[in-house]
Amino acid sequence: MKIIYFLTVIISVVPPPLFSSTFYLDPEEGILSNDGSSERPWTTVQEVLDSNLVETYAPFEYPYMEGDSLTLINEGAPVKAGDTLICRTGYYGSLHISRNFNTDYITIVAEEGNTPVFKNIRFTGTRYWYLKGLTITPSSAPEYENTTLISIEWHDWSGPSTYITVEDCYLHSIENTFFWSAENWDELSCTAISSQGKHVIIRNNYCKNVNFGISSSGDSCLVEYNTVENFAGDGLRGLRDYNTFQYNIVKNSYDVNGNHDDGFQSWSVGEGGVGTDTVWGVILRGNTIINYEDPNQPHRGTLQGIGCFDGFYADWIVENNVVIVNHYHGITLSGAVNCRITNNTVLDRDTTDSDISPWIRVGNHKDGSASVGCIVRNNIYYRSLSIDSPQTEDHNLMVRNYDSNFVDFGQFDFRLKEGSPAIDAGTRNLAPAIDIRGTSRPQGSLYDIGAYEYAAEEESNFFSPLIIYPNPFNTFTDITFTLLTYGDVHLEIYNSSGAKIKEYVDHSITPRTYHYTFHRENFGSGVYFVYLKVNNQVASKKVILVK
Ligand SMILES: [Ca+2]
Ligand SMILES: [Ca+2]
Ligand SMILES: [Ca+2]
Ligand SMILES: [Ca+2]
Repeated sequence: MKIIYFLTVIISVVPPPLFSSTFYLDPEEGILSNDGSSERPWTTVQEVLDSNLVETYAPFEYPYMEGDSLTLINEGAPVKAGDTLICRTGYYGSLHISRNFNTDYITIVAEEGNTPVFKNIRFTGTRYWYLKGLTITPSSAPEYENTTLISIEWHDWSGPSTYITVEDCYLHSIENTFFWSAENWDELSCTAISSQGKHVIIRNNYCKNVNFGISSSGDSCLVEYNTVENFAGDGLRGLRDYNTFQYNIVKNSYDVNGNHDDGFQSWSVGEGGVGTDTVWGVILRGNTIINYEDPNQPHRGTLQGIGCFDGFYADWIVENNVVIVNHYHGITLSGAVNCRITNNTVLDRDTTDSDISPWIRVGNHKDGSASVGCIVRNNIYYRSLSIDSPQTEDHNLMVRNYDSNFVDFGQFDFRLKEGSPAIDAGTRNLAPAIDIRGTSRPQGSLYDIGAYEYAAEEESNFFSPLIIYPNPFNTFTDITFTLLTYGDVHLEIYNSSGAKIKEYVDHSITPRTYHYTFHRENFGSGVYFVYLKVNNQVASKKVILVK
């Protein structure tokens, strides 16, 4: 199936400087001695870098440490800070960006409708690079290799990597693992994104059939709106301070080796080893973690939800997450100080073995020190609240009957159903201002318990009405809707003779507001029809292009 990542997330990118330039790359038709124009494109990103076509800064001496002085290299080269390299369809091989410190982002982006494929991308000693819309997989390489698909390194010789953004990329080991044995999975699955960088943004990427999903072991990073689907290791890892993981989907764990799989995992590392320091200020917000979608999934694993066993963890916020696992650890913090666990929904994936079911737990540190000052509030939980030492704990609700509480548990629609005792039973005190799908709290007069705030007028629609603005339009128009639950989105545009001219497909994305942009391209003036299908609900709307 053709998957087009064309999603413009609500948080838009800072516009490039006024005089920025655009260059084109085409590994099949390009020539390095060209000028990089649309008509005369260059070859691959690596060859452009290696041919000194990028003006940038490099370390003056090595090893390069953060803050050491830099020197301008390739002065007068055509590509400068703020510029964009547009990549056309083709195979780009491995890309290693090293010792390139820009003063503003240089963007490497897929041309619309094109699929540039990289084997892997590695950053060592870099600043201000932006990857957008790329496909990263070794499955197109002449020889398959298990590799980290994107590696952002804090390198002890070339220097640190900071201000790297990876957005709208498609990362996978292979497209289809149907024929993979457990041994194949163990040997061949690639880790998707491993980052040691600071100020790294990892947004709206689709990581499929991977070993570990997305790991951040640098400070002050943002990991949001990503999907990690089918993974052998841990879905997400956050090992350093002030990282935010929000609105990600992690689903389908594979049991193919000795790893204990976690939807999200963290631990501290101090001078005495694991568990002897503190991880500060992590935010886990609005993530959906699902042990497995298909009960017949091959190599089905047992997933721990949010598993944090080696604190301390201080000043964490864990809110609006949905955790559906068949394990004891739904949300567990062992060694927590001033952490807040509010408005999460934690449920047992398989209630036929109800003895194996998830709790919310704030436990002592493994060294026996007590957790202090934590708040556990407004949560739905299946098994128990398990608190080792006195913490603040109120307005939580045990839920065992899914049919009477959720719209459709079987379809992963965890919205509250009319009549659920969770509705209006929470407290406003520290409740998040919005729920997992962006609906403001409270709906009705009172706050609900769990990740979803019940909205009576929604009934069981999967999405809100389509808004197309402007309409009529001349250059482009914005198609907006709010996905009200977890779902597969198909957006199609037809011309007046019924031919499909555009298709956007996003699988199993998280509830929130989405914007798609319809550009006029070479289409003629006239009437077009926009169809939106989510799960089995369809809506359509007319849009007029006037040239
Ligand atoms: Ca596993
Ligand atoms: Ca783990
Ligand atoms: Ca169970
Ligand atoms: Ca309410």
